Amino acid sequence: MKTRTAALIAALTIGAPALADEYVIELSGMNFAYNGQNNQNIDLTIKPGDSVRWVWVSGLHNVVSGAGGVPDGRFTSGAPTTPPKEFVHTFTTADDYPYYCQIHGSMGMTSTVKVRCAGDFNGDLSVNTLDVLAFLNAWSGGDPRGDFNGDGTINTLDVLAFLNAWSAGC
Ligand SMILES: [Cu+2]
Repeated sequence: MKTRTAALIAALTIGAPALADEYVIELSGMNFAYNGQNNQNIDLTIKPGDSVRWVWVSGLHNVVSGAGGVPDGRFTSGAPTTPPKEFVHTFTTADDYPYYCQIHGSMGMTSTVKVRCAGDFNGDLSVNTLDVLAFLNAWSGGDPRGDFNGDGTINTLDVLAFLNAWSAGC
């Protein structure tokens, strides 16, 4: 019994550190483009520590954080420019990060990067018991998101992986 408890505690506390990822968004025409999606249709949720690399493909553009054409000062690529140009920003804090192009923002060239911690299963920017309920619902319902550790199988290892991420907080 004691050994089993120790093993469980070890499983809960030994978590592989999350590796940082980089996501590439292209600027072309009057679009921010990612994974076949454009502008406000881009569905991109990343984790703290991940980066986004904006790559100019065609046209005169820039990347400015903010909404409604009002910069919020969180990041900027500088003045509008044509290719070749790249701009990388690393996101360290969970939040929504809207951004726009100063030339084409009023014509719809705007988007948002969502940054969420792994334990924030329902994505509401808070890690609390609602996330446990949401995860267990997905897990018991066979929702693909129940495969929390991404090994292709929904089993108790996913519960341990989720609780590990959840207890790490945000
Ligand atoms: Cu533009």
